[in-house]
Amino acid sequence: MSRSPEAADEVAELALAGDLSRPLRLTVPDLLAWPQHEADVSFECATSGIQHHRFTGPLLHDVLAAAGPVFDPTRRKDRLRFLIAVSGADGHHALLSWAEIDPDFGRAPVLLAATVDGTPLDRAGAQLVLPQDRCGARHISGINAIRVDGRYASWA
Ligand SMILES: Nc1nc2c(c(=O)[nH]1)N[C@H]1C(S)=C(S)[C@@H](COP(=O)(O)O)O[C@H]1N2
Ligand SMILES: [Mo]
Repeated sequence: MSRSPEAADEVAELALAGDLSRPLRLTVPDLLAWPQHEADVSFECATSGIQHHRFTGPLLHDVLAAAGPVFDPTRRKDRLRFLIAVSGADGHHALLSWAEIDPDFGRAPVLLAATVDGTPLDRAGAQLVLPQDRCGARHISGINAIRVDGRYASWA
């Protein structure tokens, strides 16, 4: 069934791009296809103080792995040069390293949240959740792009 342009405008989409063998576009409902995790998070904002939220969604690692980052998965050292750039629709962005979320390295349980405090993020867009962060600044809301980059170190 095709959606009207008006209906499509109401559903935020995020692009997985960069050094991926299967780049794709995902809506927030698409994120429900992966195993769902829950995180009760407290973080401090420099301007608005302590915030508490409950998020649910897939692990960022699971979603990006499905998009096929172009490293050799059997060689652990091959992953260490990959960066993950996460962008909000308002231009706020942050970089993570692949190793930070890799189960063989930092194992940070970073989520790509599909709900916050029980409310679906279908229209607002997915939100990055870093339960380990004391500060709220990397909890990027309204994600519209995630770019995986394995070429950063190629000039060194
Ligand atoms: N897209 C986007 N996400 C963002 C920001 C932003 O400016 N744009 N600010 C960050 C900062 S500094 C904080 S502290 C938290 C605030 O989350 P809250 O609105 O739930 O309190 O969102 C983060 N996510
Ligand atoms: Mo903040």
